[in-house]
Amino acid sequence: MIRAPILFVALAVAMGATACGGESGDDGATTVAIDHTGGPQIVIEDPWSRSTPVVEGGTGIAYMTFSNQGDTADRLVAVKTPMAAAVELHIDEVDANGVMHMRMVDGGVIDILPGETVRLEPAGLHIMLIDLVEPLVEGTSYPLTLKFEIVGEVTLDVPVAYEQPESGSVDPIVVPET
Ligand SMILES: [Cu+2]
Repeated sequence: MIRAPILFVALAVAMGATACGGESGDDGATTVAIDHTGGPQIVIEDPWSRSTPVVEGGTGIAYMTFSNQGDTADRLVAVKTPMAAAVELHIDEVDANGVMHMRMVDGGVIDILPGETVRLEPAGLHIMLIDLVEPLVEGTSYPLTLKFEIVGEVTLDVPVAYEQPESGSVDPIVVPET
């Protein structure tokens, strides 16, 4: 709820700039009819992919962290990139024999509840890039478009590295922006 006053100010300025919408009361204060509190706000941090062998049609994996600083749940429903023919949301799980398997997440979506942080990391949740158009080369980056049910689409630049980059080496992305 801390961001509510900031949103209010931003809105008032925007409406003033278009010279409409805002209504001045007797005390001169601008009132805004729209309530922008209550939605989700997704913060995306530390995206990266491990570099892949130079083979045709291989697979790649993208990791990152999502947190929801808003008041409402949202969910990651789809991912796409020009780098791969298909993208799936996967989770690694250890079976009764101690063998690691990966499978698609239940429902094909990743829920991000208010106040919750969801980490996509090795041996856990991940974004699977299937049938790569070209290998993921260390030191490069590629565009990845995430589609959330409520806050919509956002495209980020995913760095490719051999080891997981230090946290915070990429600026966080906030959707919607405040
Ligand atoms: Cu996978």
